[in-house]
Amino acid sequence: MRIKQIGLIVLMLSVFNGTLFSQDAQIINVSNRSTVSLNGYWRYIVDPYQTGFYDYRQIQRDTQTRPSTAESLFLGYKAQFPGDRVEYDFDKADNLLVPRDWNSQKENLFYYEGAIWYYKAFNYVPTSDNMRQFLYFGAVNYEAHVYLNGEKLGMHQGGFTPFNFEITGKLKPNDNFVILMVDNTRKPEAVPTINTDWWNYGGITRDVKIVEVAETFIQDYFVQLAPDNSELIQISVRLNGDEIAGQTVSIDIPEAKIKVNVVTDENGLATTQVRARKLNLWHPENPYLYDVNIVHNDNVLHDRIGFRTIKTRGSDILVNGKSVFLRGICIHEENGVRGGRAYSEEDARMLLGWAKELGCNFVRLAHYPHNENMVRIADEMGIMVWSEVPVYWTIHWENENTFNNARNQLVQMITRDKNRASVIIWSMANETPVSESRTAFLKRMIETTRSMDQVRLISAALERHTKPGTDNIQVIEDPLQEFVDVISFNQYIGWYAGLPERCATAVFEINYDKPVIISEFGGGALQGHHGSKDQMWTEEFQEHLYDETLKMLEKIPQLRGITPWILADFRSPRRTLSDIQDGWNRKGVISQTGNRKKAFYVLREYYLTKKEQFK
Ligand code: GCB
Repeated sequence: MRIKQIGLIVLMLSVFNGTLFSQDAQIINVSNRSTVSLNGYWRYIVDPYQTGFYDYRQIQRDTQTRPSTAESLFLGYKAQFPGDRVEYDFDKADNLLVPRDWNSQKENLFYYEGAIWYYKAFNYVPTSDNMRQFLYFGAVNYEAHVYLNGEKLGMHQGGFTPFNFEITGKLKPNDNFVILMVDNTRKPEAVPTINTDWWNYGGITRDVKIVEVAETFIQDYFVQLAPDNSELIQISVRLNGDEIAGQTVSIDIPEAKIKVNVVTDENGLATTQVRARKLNLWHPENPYLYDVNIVHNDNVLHDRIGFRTIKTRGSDILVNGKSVFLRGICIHEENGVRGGRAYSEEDARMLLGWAKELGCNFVRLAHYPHNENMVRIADEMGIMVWSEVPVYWTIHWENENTFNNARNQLVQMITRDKNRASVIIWSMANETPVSESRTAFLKRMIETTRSMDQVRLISAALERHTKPGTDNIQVIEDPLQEFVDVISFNQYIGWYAGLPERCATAVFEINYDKPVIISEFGGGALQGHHGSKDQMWTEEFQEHLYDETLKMLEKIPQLRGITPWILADFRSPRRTLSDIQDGWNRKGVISQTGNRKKAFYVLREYYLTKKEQFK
């Protein structure tokens, strides 16, 4: 039965991708494939009125049979004769670096929200004959229309997940060009919607690559321990190509002395499970990764995979059968020291290194899927991960397009990261307002998640309220609690609700025998600003708030983890207080320049104690 369900995993992916959006079925583990990087300088043209995309009657130019060469920027057209009017020229345009957001690269794009055209010319020599090529983007925020040599490949919505298009047969040895219109305009029906508490960094923010694969290739696979059995590895593999049926694929884990052959069905899918004895299990204290080779014909796709089980029992979270306390911190994908979206391996190592220094074994990657390098490095460093989609605050619960968009982002996140030992929780949403349509929406998201991944836990950051008629009894009035594995909620008693003293009298009433994670708490402090513990925005106030909050939370019997808000100060246009915020959310325990605040040390102490308690 279980094996059949695993089989469904990969099958569903291609259905979602194929029907809802125009990109091709997602290819995983791109970093271990043969690729040609298209990173580096790209020419760009700012187009706030989208003149290159719509004509003066607002007709989308790329749907016209003869789009104007003078204005259709996606054609990358060059004047052919003196009287040939062309109102743009990429060769004369300025450059932006890819991957990176545009806001932190050019002063005049700092606040820009709108369309920018990207252009990159390149030559291409295939590594060998009979290869297929895909154009892959790690992420583009928010909407991307992609063209190769003047021809539209497709479009993608959602700023934090990968997508790819097949371009086999479309490349020439010389003078290829890729053009993108990237539009980061906030829209009410989008995911996220118009209102967030983070910077809407625009641009091609992650890697761009040409992925080279064999005519029939391993598109996707799942190699993970069964949730209940640390001696059973579940495997599924999906081939893509003309000859996908009856193919032998072998899965080789040399160090574990495992080598199995599977044969694909007519859909190119193969599933099996293998006994594995005495595996060196992945754990934050022992982040052991096995070399795994998946082989089809002569093509070897390599990965490094950790094996661990994750499940709940009552209010316990069990990793490899042992109860853990999640010593966490929330992280935004931003490098404040340099400025802008985090994108590089160094960025990931800096952020996760800070978390390690704090004593963390867990991070909440807020509020959207972070770069793949984050979860891969978390695998290596032994940090468990909560990964989330940007279903944030009040999105359009009744709009089916909004749902499809959210689900598409969820599917792309799970598809990309389902082989990472570090990832233990998929989060469906953050602080969403309870209503029938909201709950129906999130239940469908949960169903999708369970159909794709039966080995991880599901949660969502909910809200707490003071129980009506009481002074300080705190309750979670949310029917979603029934459907998640872990009850998580954000709470700001002492910051948005009263002063830190209020923590002393708070009592949490949680009526489920499930683990509880406090997915956010905190308060703002400007690093270097000192005063009494009663003075807002000082490090002492924040330190005091942390002291009081931790004492309060310790009284929750089901408490199995916390992820305070937040590791480092981050940019937010909502934060306008001069001389204190200046456009930064100051709830970091580290400043954007990398300096630790007093609260950092309070948390570190607490984590030392928790580590001892849960030895
Ligand atoms: C929250 C949100 C988070 C905000 C934070 C704050 O509850 O989930 O995105 O940044 O509060 O600082 O207000």
